[in-house]
Amino acid sequence: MVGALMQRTLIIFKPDCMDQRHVGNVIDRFEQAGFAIIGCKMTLLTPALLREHYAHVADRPFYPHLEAFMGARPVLIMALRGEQVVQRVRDLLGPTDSRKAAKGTIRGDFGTDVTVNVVHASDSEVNAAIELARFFRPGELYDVKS
Ligand code: 3AN
Repeated sequence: MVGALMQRTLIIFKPDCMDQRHVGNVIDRFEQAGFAIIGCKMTLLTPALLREHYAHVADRPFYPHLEAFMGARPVLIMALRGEQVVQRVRDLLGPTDSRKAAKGTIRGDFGTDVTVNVVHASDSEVNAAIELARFFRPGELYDVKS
């Protein structure tokens, strides 16, 4: 499409999403929205990696709880590509606090609270590029055209 803003974004299926087996449902919502999976891996997030990923909140009182939660089990990490995918995925998720998320959003349907909130997604195109580089080597992303 002429003028379409194609972007990439970084998704983490958080431990609650993995444990409760909502991964397939969440991927289905992303695919129904027209986004393409261009990278995927499973990994156990180390304290060092989490401290880097959450550097903007690492000095907040809730950080130890967040680190313990995110490192509790291996998680799936995914790269998505699509038109305006950064903001459109954030819209599909709903707000950070699942208790404030509308029904029909991913967090509104499956989330518990502000920490246990199903999925992480990059919040800007700049941060998406940083986060994709944090979790994927260039050769691990496959920029399909569809
Ligand atoms: P988001 O991931 O929705 O962009 P951020 O970047 O404000 O949200 O916060 C990073 C993560 O820190 C959130 N995903 C959430 O898990 C956790 N978090 C943010 N604010 C709080 C809070 N007040 N109490 C507990 N955890 C929080």
